Amino acid sequence: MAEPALIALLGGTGAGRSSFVNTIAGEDVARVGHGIYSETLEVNQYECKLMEAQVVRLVDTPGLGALSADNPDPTASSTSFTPTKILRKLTAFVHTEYDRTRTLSGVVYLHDIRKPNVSRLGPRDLKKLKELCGAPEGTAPNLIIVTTFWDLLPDVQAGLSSETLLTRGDGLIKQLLDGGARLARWGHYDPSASPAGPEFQVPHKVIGDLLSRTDSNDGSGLPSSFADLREKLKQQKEGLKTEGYQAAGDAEEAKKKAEEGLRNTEERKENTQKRKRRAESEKEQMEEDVEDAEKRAKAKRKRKQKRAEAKERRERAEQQEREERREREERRAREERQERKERQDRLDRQERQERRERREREERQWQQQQQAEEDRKRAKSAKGTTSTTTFL
Ligand SMILES: Nc1nc2c(ncn2[C@@H]2O[C@H](COP(=O)(O)OP(=O)(O)OP(=O)(O)O)[C@@H](O)[C@H]2O)c(=O)[nH]1
Ligand SMILES: [Mg+2]
Repeated sequence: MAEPALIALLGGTGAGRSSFVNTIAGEDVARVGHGIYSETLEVNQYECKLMEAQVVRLVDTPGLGALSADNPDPTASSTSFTPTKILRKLTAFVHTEYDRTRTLSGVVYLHDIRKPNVSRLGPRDLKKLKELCGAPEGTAPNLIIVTTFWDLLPDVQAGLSSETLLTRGDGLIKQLLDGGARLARWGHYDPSASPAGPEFQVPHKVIGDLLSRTDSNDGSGLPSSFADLREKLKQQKEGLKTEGYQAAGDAEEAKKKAEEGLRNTEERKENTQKRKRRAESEKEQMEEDVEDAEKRAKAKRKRKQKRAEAKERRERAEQQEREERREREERRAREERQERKERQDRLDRQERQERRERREREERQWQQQQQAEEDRKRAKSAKGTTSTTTFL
């Protein structure tokens, strides 16, 4: 016989995962929370019968961001359940309870409609979730988001406004919807008061819907209304009661109980071993995550170093350019000074030359004047001598 389908329930603290399981099981198999602290702190699976004798295993998980009552410090992120921690726990559970090839048939993400949705999955968490769901590359995991606590809202309209905010915001819900998830609504309604509309789905229908995406089950035969669900659960309980009475009358009861005790002891032993294996698998995953983180940190350091080197090269080049520019400017200034000096020297020489020439010209003129004067005097005296001779 084929193994029952495996469906994981994820969501924030107190979103209603355990109640969801109990509703499908028809009895309180999972402990539900009553305070602000998370009731579910470990991954547990519950085998439940869907209506048409179909069996599913629901895997209940601790709440995202959950803190235990023993460790109530909301600032201590190491003690709260981040999406990475939840997925690590879930993966360890599936790997040890089954094997590494086992995948989930689907995931139900529950969210209290009255709360904002702030957490997001990082790329690695998203990858892990897809792997866990066996979603091939490029496809979305089989996922339904169920918003809960609609029954505690003043009216449906208030829920619709919150739903709009959640589906348009940038939290996990928007992220999952973008990845192909579908939306459903749920609340602990009195059967007669459940709002109409296909979005309001009882848990059986939600699971049937998920399964219809993974196998030939089209979800028919599943109760679509609370009244239908209550009737079928009643029938189921009646059947179990009758069986119980018959068994009580059996003379083999005592023997069976002894055998059961033995089985329980063995089961407990097996459970302890399973827990140990799970813890080892979680440790293994954590080591892989640490190794990955170290690789990423190393790559980041390398990138940072490269950037620093490039910056240093750039600064050196700029410094060199500045120095070259300064040298060029100094040389130009020197050359200009030199040119000015040479021009000045030339002007000085020219001026001196002109002065000398002027002086020489003036000297020559003066000599010529002197000469002319002398000539005049000589001519005068020669003329005087001649007239004296004539007189005598
Ligand atoms: N009125 C109402 N109560 C709900 C609904 N869903 C859950 N509850 C109640 O909310 C409380 C917490 O529900 P749980 O099912 O324990 O929630 P959980 O997600 O398993 O929470 P933890 O495991 O503690 O993180 C319980 O008292 C539930 O009865 C809902 O849709 N409407
Ligand atoms: Mg719970």
